[in-house]
Amino acid sequence: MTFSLSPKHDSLEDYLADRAPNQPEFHQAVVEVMGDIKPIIDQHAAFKDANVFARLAEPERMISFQVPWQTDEGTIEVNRGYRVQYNGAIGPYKGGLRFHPSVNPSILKFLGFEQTFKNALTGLPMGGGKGGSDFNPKGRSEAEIMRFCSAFMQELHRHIGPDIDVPAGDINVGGREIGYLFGAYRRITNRFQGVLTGKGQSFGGSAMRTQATGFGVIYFLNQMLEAHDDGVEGKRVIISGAGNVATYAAQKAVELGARVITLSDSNGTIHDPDGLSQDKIDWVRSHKAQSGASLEAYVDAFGGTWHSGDTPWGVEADIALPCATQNELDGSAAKTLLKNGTMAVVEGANMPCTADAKQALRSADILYAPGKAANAGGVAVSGLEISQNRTRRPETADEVDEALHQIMFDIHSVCVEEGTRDGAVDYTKGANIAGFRKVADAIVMQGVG
Ligand code: NDP
Ligand code: 2IT
Repeated sequence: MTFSLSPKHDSLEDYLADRAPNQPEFHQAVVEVMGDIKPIIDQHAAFKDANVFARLAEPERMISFQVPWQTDEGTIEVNRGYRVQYNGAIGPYKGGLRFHPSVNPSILKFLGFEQTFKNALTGLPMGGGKGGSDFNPKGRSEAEIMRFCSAFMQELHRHIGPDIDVPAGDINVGGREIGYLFGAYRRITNRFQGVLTGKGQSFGGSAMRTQATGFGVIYFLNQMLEAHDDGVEGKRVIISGAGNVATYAAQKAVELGARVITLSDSNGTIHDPDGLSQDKIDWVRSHKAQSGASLEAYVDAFGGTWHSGDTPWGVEADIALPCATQNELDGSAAKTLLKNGTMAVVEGANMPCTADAKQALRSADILYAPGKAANAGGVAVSGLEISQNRTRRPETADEVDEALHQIMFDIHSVCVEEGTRDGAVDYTKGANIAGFRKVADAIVMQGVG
């Protein structure tokens, strides 16, 4: 039997192995989404005729470049930089930059693919993109990070622009790096324009971009719980990661009365049964801002226990929020969560669940939200930053927070609308279908050259 969307291939896996060999993360993301959208493609001749499937199963453009930069000792290092302009049907490419030694074409293509659907869900006119470098900032000085950002922009500036592609941050790229990247862009081009988001507020940044992803995760979680006449107050929450998404999700959850009992980093997990407080979260942020600092020092500062090399998923809780990285929660961790009676799993990170874990969580009788819906608050506020840069009229934090609430509410509603089956909501299906419909319609309407 041949795979109906490609007569030359027996299955989607064969198709991807042929078109994108050795890219497991990319295959994982495409296979998941295709499972939900294939019936929609089958029902719409226009989607089939326009070969929408093949056009979404690879990026429109993928740029790879050399980044030579100078260390403090004066030696020259060479890293690889990338920008994946995944799909621009509904707006300029938009998505973060990641600096991490694991960065490769498979990871950036999966992130660009996911971003395309996520951005469509925000309701704002943004296509999907992603980029970054295999540069490892751990152990590097501030001056080295600045020189690396500058060297990276020496090439990236040719490919971006407010109407072309607007990058932002992701793992290891926060406000500091966006500042250096923006400065380099301005020096190279002599243009002050909204070409990056996540900027400092004094040069066009949105009042709430730093908080937006983590806060948005909790607003989404709240919507899911409210649909069951419940809320986050009093719930025990386990969170992975100790970066931007994790700490702002923790902050909002604590503010709403939840007890957050774990955070983690690439070294291990802290378990603090008393729960995090604003002071403890502030300490984590300033501690992790030091290059290469391990979370282990938390235990000396505040007590609790340190679990070297472990993830948080073995700690009993009501709610689990994976907020670190892809494939950080596997099938056996998903089983443990279900055995421990976890009622909700909400993804702050992009594709944090392996395919096995995802399958287990989707088929269980719990609330489970995919990253492309739950973590869309970050890119949504990036979209508001783009508008603010166009009009040159800053919005207040309250205005942005209100807009973020509304966007997360709307994403939740559309997931419910498209994902309800036998009275239960499959948020993954809802998000995949709603994001796909919007992008696919735009692809069809724009024809081909
Ligand atoms: P940060 O760099 O601020 O934090 C990342 C955290 O995850 C750190 O605690 C880091 O630990 C940990 N981590 C990173 N890689 C690994 C790994 N391979 N194994 C274990 N832990 C790891 O990144 P963000 O908080 O911005 O991003 C976290 C996730 O959220 C990513 O999946 C990102 O794509 C996603 N996301 C981010 C958005 C944003 O606005 N920033 C928006 C939407 C999604 P350590 O410090 O030890 O390296
Ligand atoms: O994964 C993501 O949505 C991001 N890293 C944020 C992208 C953005 O352009 O704000």
